[in-house]
Amino acid sequence: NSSDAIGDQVGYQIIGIDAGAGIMKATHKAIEDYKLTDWTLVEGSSAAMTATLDKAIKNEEPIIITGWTPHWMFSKYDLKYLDDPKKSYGDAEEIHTLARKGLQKDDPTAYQFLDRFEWSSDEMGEMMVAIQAGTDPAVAAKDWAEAHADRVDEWTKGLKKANGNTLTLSYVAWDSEIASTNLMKYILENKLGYKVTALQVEAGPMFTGVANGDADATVAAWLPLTHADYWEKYKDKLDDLGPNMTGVKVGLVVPKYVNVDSIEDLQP
Ligand code: PBE
Repeated sequence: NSSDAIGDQVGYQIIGIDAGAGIMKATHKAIEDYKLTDWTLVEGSSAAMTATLDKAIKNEEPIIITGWTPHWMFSKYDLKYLDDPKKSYGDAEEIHTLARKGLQKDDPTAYQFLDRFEWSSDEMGEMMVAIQAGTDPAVAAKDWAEAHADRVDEWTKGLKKANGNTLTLSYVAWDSEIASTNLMKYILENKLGYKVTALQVEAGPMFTGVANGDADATVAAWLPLTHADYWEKYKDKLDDLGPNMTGVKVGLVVPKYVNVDSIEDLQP
């Protein structure tokens, strides 16, 4: 049957990313939900996963990865999500902006700017593709802000400029979050007069940092499902500023040439 075929072809391996990512927890759940007892989820990083994907596609070999949208890989390759009838990966996901309790009072300008920030997956996609093509993330942020001055104006209009105030944003080196965090840093520094530290950490510390005040905010919280456990643990110490993007998605992804359509097809 097809699962033997695909399982044998990929060594019963799903190529994952960093252990703290929500998509890894969701994938362990999918392995249980669909009784994929023979399968292993391989830990690595966002960068290692896309390198492995690139190699497989160049060799026209089958591969199964943990994937998400927005991501440049969907522009570069012909990929498809595997159907998830048991909804192990949830449904409608959003990316939220979270601030430390107290930021609103301490720094109303930064808080309001972060609260206003909301963009589309196409807008983020433009920036991600540029970074993937080799543009430094800080330069990609500047280019994006200049090409979309109207959007930047909407987010910054009427805000009182800071005078070199410092602000720390925590994030994880996921391609989507590298884009959003660099854009926030660029606008805060160049339009609003801040000095911003983009603090790259693992997923757990991204949340604990904001909860304990080591960071002021993050624009990288995927809710309601992907980061549900972190949110539950720290929600009393966090201020949810709502979504900065809606209609995002996580799941298992394969090149279109792989002859599997549903996670159910991986069952023994
Ligand atoms: N991601 C990208 C993250 C959130 C952003 C889907 C890889 C995760 O799984 O935690």
